[in-house]
Amino acid sequence: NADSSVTLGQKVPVTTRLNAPEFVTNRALLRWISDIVVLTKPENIHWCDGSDAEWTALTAELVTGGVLIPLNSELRPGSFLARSDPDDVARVEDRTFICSVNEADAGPTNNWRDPDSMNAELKVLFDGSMRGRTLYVVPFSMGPFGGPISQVGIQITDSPYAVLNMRIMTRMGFDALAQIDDKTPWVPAVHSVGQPLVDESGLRIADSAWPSNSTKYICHFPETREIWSYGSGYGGNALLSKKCFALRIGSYMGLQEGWLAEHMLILKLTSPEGKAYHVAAAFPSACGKTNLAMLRPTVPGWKAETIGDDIAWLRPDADGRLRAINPEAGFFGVAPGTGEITNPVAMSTVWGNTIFTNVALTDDNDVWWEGMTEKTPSHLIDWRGEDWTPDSGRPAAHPNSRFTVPIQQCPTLADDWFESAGVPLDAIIFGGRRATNVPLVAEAFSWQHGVFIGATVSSEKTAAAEGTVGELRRDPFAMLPFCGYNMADYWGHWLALGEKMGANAPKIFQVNWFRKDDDGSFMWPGFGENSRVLEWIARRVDDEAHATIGAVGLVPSQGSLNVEGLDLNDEVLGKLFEVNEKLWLDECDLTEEFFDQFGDRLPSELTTELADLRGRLSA
Ligand code: SAT
Ligand code: MN
Repeated sequence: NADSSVTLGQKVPVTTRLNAPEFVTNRALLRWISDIVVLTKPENIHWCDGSDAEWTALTAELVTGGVLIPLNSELRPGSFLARSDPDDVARVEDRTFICSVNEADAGPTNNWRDPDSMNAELKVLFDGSMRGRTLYVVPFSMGPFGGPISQVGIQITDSPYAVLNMRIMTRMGFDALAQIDDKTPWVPAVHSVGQPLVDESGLRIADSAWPSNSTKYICHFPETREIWSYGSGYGGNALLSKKCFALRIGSYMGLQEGWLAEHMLILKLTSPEGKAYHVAAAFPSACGKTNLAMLRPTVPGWKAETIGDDIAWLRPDADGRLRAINPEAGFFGVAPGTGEITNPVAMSTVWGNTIFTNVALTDDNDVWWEGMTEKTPSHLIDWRGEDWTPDSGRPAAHPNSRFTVPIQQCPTLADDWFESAGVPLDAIIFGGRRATNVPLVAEAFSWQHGVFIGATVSSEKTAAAEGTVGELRRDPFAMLPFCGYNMADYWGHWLALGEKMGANAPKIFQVNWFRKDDDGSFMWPGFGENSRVLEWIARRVDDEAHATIGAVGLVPSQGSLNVEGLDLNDEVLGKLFEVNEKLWLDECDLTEEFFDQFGDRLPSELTTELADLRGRLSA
């Protein structure tokens, strides 16, 4: 019974109702929190209201405790630096599990564990894991409150660092909590860093600035929509709204309910004539997704505005158009490589109110990372807290160091971000980092062909030698680590939604900014010049730009891609679109091997598309 009193930890008697705010009456919610309290045995409970006062108090507490370093308030107001444990710096894919009832439902690309046995294991780990700590109840909304595509969740965590990041990354607090009534489904997510402050006999254990545990588990139970995360304080492992909910659990919810949870940025383009286009784009990591989301077009008259940089939830509306929201409220971006030249918009976004994790500290208490400025400072404190000079022979910032910043500080934020119905998508783009084969841009012949393109997204692991395809890291739909169920069923779901939308479905395109010439240099300038490709895509949406049928898709006809003013001769332009039949047929063999692992779950449409591609290449 949720209203009966429970005992917190070993000593603190707790009032009934677990310190819950008055307006919380949902018994299932109170029961769940009571169960977690009994299991994890925290010393206090704090319900996060999401207020400025709460932010101020919590950051002050963490500064006192040495968890956060306040940055120079003139250079970087309201901002802090956190340094993680050196062993807790990234997502842990080998410790990430999909615990579906049937192993086949997790599919060959996920780590699977039986839900009962995983539950039993987790109960042991979480037993007393919050002793001596505060348990935070973090209610959050993914997307605008009450929107038709939005969802709510509650994260329980013993990490105040996670609380602060959740407040930036989501719409967090009592307004989100108030969304939950007896009829509203919500996703329960439990997180513990796995480092109690008091042992079983009540003795205090020394704390650390970045508590964590060498044992880590990131577990998803798609059928019950639960998330359990243990042992890590790092972003993707600890901010459970993000990859765990918005992608892994979300993708499975989408399968059940007829929508899509995707690893995509959302961009609004406005033509010189004032017409708006909305595009969503999926790229594997390290392909410049955040840069594209904050693109500054070089094509005269075109405007680009940001709606999201990482996650998109897509749902057909009553008119059959695919609508998209960014369910997040902040950016959790990679710092290194972000600078005035590569991404000036991101640089102005992080002017203040930002939590930096694992970047370097300058002598005047500001942040620095590789690629931020042309000139490297002569002295820094590196991400581990050690003195650093340019000849230290190691990076000053961790390569996966991050900034967490409210999206509303982004100078190119589109008003549409606030739109609870989402934006109607005109185009979906898939991209990878390919030195060979994949043309600068190609339009899919059909939705089904587009799904095939998405399913075959890959990046080259090794620089391809001339005349070979480099070793491919497959990352279908950029969702390989994030799809909460069998990837073949996921492709089937995409196919079914396309069928349902028919002529209303957005057009699908493939892009590749990374093609190299024989000397190994990039042939396409990239960055702001990518707006030329986006312009062509927008013109294709309106059936204005001319396209030519190629073996791998519809490519720009002579003169239809705007390359005016670019230092790009016809030979290079030709090479950007070159399709070498032999190399492509080799790649088809690799695709067949890749598809084979899905056995008879593979939709037959993809087999058909592969056969058609081989046919076009051999013609
Ligand atoms: O997974 S995180 O959200 O921590 C960052 C990423 O890998 O995209
Ligand atoms: Mn991502």
